[in-house]
Amino acid sequence: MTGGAGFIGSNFVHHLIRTTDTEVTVLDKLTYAASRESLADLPTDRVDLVVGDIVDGTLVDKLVSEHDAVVHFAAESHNDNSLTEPGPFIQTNIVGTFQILEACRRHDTRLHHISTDEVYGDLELDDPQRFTEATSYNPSSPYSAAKAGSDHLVRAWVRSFGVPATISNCSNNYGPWQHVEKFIPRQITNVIDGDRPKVYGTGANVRDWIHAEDHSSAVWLILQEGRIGETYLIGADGERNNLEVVGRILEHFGRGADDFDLVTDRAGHDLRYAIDSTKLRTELGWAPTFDRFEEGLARTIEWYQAHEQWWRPHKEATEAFYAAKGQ
Ligand code: NAD
Ligand code: TDX
Repeated sequence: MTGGAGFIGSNFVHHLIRTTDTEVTVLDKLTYAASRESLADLPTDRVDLVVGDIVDGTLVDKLVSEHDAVVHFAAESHNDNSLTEPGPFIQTNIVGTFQILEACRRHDTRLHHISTDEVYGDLELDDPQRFTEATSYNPSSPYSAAKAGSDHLVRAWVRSFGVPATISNCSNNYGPWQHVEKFIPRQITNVIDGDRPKVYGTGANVRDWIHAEDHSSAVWLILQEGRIGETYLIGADGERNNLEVVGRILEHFGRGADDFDLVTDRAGHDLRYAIDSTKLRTELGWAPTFDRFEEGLARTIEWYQAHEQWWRPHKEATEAFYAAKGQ
């Protein structure tokens, strides 16, 4: 797999080790977003970390030739970074995916490509429709456009070259090992530090939250039982606006409901994402275990309280990045 030292990838490795007897090789460049510690304490006879770049076609070819299947998580993942420096998003998300596809083509290797609901653009707050596998692509940011490009490459390699691939597009993940640049960990750690949460714009933007553990179980199921060439949307009916999420975090810590700041909005900020995961649920029988977002959020807050040594080294630089943009 690629990107296994990042947030969702490391949750997936833990899920595999706990629930299967699979052996896994993680190919990861160990960018600022990665953490070796997220993979610590796992059995070394089952988890192997190779530090390298998915853009390196020679390395990718060698590793793919030695494995039964590839699950491709590696990406530049943060929208705010893509608005200040889009170049790495093109390289990793598009060129890197191209290298993975070429290697899978040469070795006829099963591939599962991890993508996002952001490829569909955004919805109005009162739109009764949610995203489905049939929704047209309409990405807004350099990040989501690069992910959309990677999805298109995968479909082309399936159709033109017969690469045995599936795709999943998942909604916003939360849970342990998420970098403090992202919304939920940033606000939890701000409150732990006695600072105020920072909400972009009016806070009315809606995200459809799913626990990373539930994303992992869906990916493993699709890898085992998904139909080649198909796309599956993954979501847990977790729509909340950003004010609701910050309100829950403040409440958990006994802080006042108004104890947050509204700050400069994100350029091109998507208003609402919402996933209809009927296909995954009916065709493959998947269901989330964290079916109440507030319960999963409480467990996540407790994880950040207990793992300050994991996130503390990244907090100061992350806040300096935001402060320079008035966020
Ligand atoms: P992350 O930023 O936490 O982790 C990304 C990992 O990829 C890091 O370990 C990083 O070192 C690695 N990586 C980056 N560039 C690389 C390269 N060129 N070669 C090798 N490794 C490289 O990201 P995440 O939030 O865990 O997201 C993982 C995947 O899930 C991405 O494909 C993302 O688009 C997708 N996704 C994320 C979410 C979400 O809410 N975070 C939702 C849906 C889909
Ligand atoms: O400090 C903040 N304040 C704030 O209001 C931050 C960091 C974010 N926000 C808002 C922006 C979004 O409306 O919170 C919402 C969530 O923001 P992010 O955590 O940056 O996630 P988002 O941009 O929605 O993208 C995430 O979900 C889809 C992941 O980062 C992507 O990788 C994934 O594809």
